[in-house]
Amino acid sequence: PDLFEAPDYYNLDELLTDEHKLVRDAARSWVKRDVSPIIEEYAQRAEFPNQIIKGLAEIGAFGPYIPEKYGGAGLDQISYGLIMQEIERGDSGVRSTASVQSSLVMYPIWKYGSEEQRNKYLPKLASGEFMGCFGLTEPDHGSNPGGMTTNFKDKGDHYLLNGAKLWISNAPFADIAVVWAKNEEGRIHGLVVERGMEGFSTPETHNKWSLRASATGELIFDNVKVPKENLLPGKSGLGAPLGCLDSARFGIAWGAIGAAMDCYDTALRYSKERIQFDKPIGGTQLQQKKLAEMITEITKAQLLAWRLGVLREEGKATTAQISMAKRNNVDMAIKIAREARQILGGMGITGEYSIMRHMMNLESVITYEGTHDIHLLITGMDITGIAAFK
Ligand code: TGC
Ligand code: FAD
Repeated sequence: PDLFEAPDYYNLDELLTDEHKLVRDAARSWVKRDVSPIIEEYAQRAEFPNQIIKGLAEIGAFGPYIPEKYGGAGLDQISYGLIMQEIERGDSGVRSTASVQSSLVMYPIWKYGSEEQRNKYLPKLASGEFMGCFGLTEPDHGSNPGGMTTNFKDKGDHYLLNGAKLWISNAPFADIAVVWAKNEEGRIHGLVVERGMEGFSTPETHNKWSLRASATGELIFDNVKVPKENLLPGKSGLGAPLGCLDSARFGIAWGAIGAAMDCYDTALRYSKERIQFDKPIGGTQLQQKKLAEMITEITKAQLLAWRLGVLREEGKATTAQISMAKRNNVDMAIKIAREARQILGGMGITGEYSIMRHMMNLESVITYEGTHDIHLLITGMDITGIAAFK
């Protein structure tokens, strides 16, 4: 890992500001020092490394673009993307923790919360004192969250929340959960549910072969009394959680490039060192084809992400544009992980190298935040005007 240098085949650094490079390099050094050396062990043990929370906060990974007055890093969208890229170079599960905290917990509180809610939660989430999770998916409603059955009733001085969420990143240790539920009229609202509220539990989901260093769990609400001031007042309807997904998917489009870079870099170095038939395997046409295609795809993904970053910073990126980048870049990364694994031969299946871990992690990344299929259907809807998923 010490030798890692991000491939930059098209001199894309020239498109970045000094601040972008500073932010990226700080994240990169931290990942090299504090994540890469320990992450394999935690993944093997299926445990989230709690000790990295402080470091994640210090590199600005919790709320990179949230204003400084709320404790955020006050950076732009490309900086956010670059931080996600560097974290995912280490591990997609660690990036998941940062994505959820920033885009799925801090973002809705910042965008849809009251000033009191912002002041109460955002600084603690930015510093890592509070960790959050985001409950949208349910056992019977994954790709179709609009069908959710989790609901709350107005009981005068509080709301009574019932239902269950499944596949929730950070749930087992989260202090707060941003939960999406329907009111008596069937309208979706966001509620902040706090650990310790009676009837609220977060059992962990075990036996994952993917994102093993990220804790995943359920959220169960059994007549939970939620104070009325915990409802996010600024926006309701499915568009509210979908707006958060826009931000998280943007970060994932960048993050996946990090995983791909790490696989490419590892495979390239191995191919130059591994001798078979008296010459480096990197000198064979078959392995060069794999490596040349990898760098081509990484470069295309970098350009897509950079342009999306500019559009998002200008407030012009559409949901469909974000879908295209999330879908393309995660698919690019998973294909590179599979090819890179083969370049390492038998060594590729061991935890001595990061590739197999990336490959397994990316199986979740290609499914969460909208599956590969759903993003294709979003593009299809955008260009034809006809929703094929309905
Ligand atoms: P549809 O009828 O298209 O839209 C419903 C309402 O929402 C509005 N809207 C948006 N508003 C803001 N931002 C967006 N991006 C929006 N997209 C749509 C829309 O205008 C409409 O408003 P209104 O006022 O007319 O009601 O909704 P649909 O039910 O047909 O669904 C569309 C579909 C399938 C694309 C959507 O449901 C979808 O994206 N499904 C995928 C679900 C998903 O991505 N789940 C992710 C869960 S979170 C997660 O995975 C975290 S992993 C995190 C980690 O560890 O990193
Ligand atoms: P389904 O929706 O049942 O889909 C199954 C298959 O059917 C997929 O291949 C899908 O593409 C396909 N399909 C579905 N609908 C259509 C259609 N109309 N046309 C064609 N094909 C279709 N959710 C959260 O809310 N918060 C989290 O923090 C979170 N973290 C996660 C962490 C992990 C590790 C994982 C695996 C998931 C996480 N999720 C989270 C849930 C994730 O968003 C869902 O898994 C995802 O949206 C897909 O839902 P599903 O698993 O129910 O699959």
